[in-house]
Amino acid sequence: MEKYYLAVDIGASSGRHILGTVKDNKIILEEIYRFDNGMKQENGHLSWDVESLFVEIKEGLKQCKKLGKIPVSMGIDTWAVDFVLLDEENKILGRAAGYRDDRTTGMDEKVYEIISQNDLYKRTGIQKQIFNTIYQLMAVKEKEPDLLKRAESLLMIPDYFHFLLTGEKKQEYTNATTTQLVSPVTEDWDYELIRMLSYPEKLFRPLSMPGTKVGQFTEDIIKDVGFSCTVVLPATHDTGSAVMAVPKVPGRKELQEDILYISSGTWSLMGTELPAADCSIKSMEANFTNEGGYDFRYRYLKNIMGLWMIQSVKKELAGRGEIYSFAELCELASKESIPSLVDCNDNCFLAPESMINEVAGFCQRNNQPVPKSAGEIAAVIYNSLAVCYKETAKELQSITGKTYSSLHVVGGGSNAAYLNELTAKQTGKTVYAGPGEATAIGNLLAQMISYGEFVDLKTARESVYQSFSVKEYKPM
Ligand code: LFR
Repeated sequence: MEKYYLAVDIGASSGRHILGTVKDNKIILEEIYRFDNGMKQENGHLSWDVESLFVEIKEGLKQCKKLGKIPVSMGIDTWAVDFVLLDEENKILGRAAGYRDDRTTGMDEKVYEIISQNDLYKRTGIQKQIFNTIYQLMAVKEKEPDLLKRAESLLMIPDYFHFLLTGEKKQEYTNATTTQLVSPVTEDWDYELIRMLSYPEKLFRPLSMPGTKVGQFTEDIIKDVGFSCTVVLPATHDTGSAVMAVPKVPGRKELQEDILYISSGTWSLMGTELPAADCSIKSMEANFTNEGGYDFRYRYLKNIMGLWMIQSVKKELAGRGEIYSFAELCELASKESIPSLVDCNDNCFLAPESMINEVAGFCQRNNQPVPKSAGEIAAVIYNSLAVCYKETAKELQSITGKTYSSLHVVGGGSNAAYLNELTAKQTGKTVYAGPGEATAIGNLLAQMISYGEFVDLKTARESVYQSFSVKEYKPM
């Protein structure tokens, strides 16, 4: 009898249910359900439609039943930093705000009135992103204080879905670190910091590690989806899951700590793994983060605007009746020779009304040729990303004192062949591209290790290499 595990992986633009099994030490995946996602404008604010997302989660579960493939366990991962506040009846207070919403404008200053930016970094090791939970909570405290007063619990988005499935409230560690309220020293909530900020302490309960059993489906869910299942925590932060699935290439001498990765999706998360957080000022100035990972390994990385830029352009073009696939945009871009570059980390690309105009405007402001056609716009974006990867690799080498010879690109963006070629060329490193479904695979690995399918993460990563196609791009 096959033993199935189910990963529900929800990204900013789509979600999927993926069943995984292990056979002869190899992981076999089956995608059984897929749905769209995106932040929606709600009364002038960007929010997530968590109700619809939960309907989709249950639809995918029903699909397991239909196929007769009932998982022994399941777990959900999503993007980070966003949360819901629940009242005493477990109803959402306000809305599930999306991290691209501008409610956090100026909230950094409010936080720094209480704790300086340097001290905050020293305590948490988390890079400044204006959308971090710490700033979002400040926005609630400043603008909707009543909500914070009435809040009985705070659950990050995946924790909330796990609660809806089981009735159990767990706060998962890897995603909790993205709040910028967790200490990399105690690996627990930084209660002193929380008190300084006057955030209600009761919202921050004991943290749970990936692999922890959350509970069984509630009676209502069983009735609805037709079976029961144990919910097991993956690294609920999607990047945490994706980096778990960075394959271990057999025979390669380096330790996993000696390799670079890019988790490539809506964001490009580029970095390495560290056994302990680097909370130095040098690291802060380079804007690197220390996100908590599986087994308390640290993802030392930088957020780069990533394929969000291409996703936005693709959507905008489609709105004008110009329909292209990502592969087509890559292909068109590869034929262009426009030399213009933009700074992918400029905040103007975070939530622009028109990404096309924003890219063009950046080029114009910087006296560079302005891209006009779809191919030119895509070329500027892909080339700029590759240059940004080169610079980030250099910064990392200077901070860690290591020289990295290879670079793993995992996640959906690893399918962008043209970008992989540019990345190999710019960084001068061998690029190993794949697996594309790294996030779902990492989610499954946490469950599989918990059920004894693999003894540890290293063995699981070796199996990832054996199980999925990894394409090599040599620098030219
Ligand atoms: C990627 C990701 C990043 C996080 C950003 C916002 O999907 O989770 O790691 O910085 O989304 O949550």
